[in-house]
Amino acid sequence: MNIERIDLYHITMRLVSPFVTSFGPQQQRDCLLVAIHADGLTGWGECVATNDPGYSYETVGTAWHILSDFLIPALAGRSLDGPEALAPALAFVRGHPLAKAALDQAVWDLAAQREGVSFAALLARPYAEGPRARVKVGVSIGIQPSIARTVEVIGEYVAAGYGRIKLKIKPGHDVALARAARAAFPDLPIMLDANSAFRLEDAPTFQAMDDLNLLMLEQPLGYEDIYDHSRLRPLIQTPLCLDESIHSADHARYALAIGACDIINVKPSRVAGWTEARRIHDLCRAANMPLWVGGMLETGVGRAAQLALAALPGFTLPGDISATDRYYERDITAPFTLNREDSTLTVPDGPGLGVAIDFEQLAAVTLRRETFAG
Ligand code: OSB
Ligand code: MG
Repeated sequence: MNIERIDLYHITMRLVSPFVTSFGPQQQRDCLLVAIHADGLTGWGECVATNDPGYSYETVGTAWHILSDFLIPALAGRSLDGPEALAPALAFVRGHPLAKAALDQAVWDLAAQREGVSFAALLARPYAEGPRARVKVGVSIGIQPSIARTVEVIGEYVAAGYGRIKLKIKPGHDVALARAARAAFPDLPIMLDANSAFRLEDAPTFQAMDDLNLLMLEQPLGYEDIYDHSRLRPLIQTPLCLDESIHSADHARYALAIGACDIINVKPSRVAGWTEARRIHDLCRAANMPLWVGGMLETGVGRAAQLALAALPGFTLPGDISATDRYYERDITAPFTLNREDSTLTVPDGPGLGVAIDFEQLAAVTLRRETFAG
């Protein structure tokens, strides 16, 4: 593909309700979008870096800098053989996976459009199964003002059709919360996400939840740790899942080698894109390690690409890929809605991402836009 021009957008969207995690509340979601123009087509990608360096060291500001000063100049005006050629072309920049992943998503979108197939079909091409038409999804519930309110919110999402619930926890907001949720919903698949807020010494907190039949405990320890998770794992009954710690297929390999987890949450953005995410898929599938696709409150642009990944055969657990109306009143694409009968989202089957940009809404939420030609 001959990359003629790349547009970079900074957009800001108000969340329907604040999303609170162990690193604080978020009411406004800013992100970047890239539009890569090549051979008469346009591929779109979403950079999920947030305003604050909480989940990752990357922010909207660092991503704008790295994209506009380094990554985009390396691509604009160049030709690229295909999605797999992108990472080598960007390897001169260390780290910054969220910035790189936006370009990776757009290049996959372009490659799929060029072939007239869906992103999911192109990504699933190596596998006999082909992509799933629908993928199982759950919902990630931020920290609420009280346990009673959390139980109410769970009830609202269950009534809306969600078949798996994830609760954010932090020290002091853990065992009692999980116990109340389990008591109110004895058979519901419930999991917890600590976003690295605990230490190995907190093992007794997790042991106190051993009897709750939780689906999994996500990223309790350090955001770069793999080793201490391998020490925590044999001490608890709840399956252990890694999110923040897995930045690459190599990290997944280390985690498998030392038994650091039972499950991996694959966020394509966190691992610099879909090519690397698929490597993790292949590695974990061969090792029988279950996977699911994580979320970062994506717009419909990012959501479509998450669905393409979740359609691969190794993604056997429900992902954090909720219907978009739970985040935004009006998205920049047509909304994704929940199939209530089986707690799934339908994987787009049109060419590329398979979503149309609502340019009127995009203009309304754009704070800054720049175009880079080769
Ligand atoms: O840890 O999975 C996480 C959102 C922002 C940052 C980190 C995480 C999350 C979520 C939300 O849990 C998932 C979603 O609904 O997109
Ligand atoms: Mg997480």
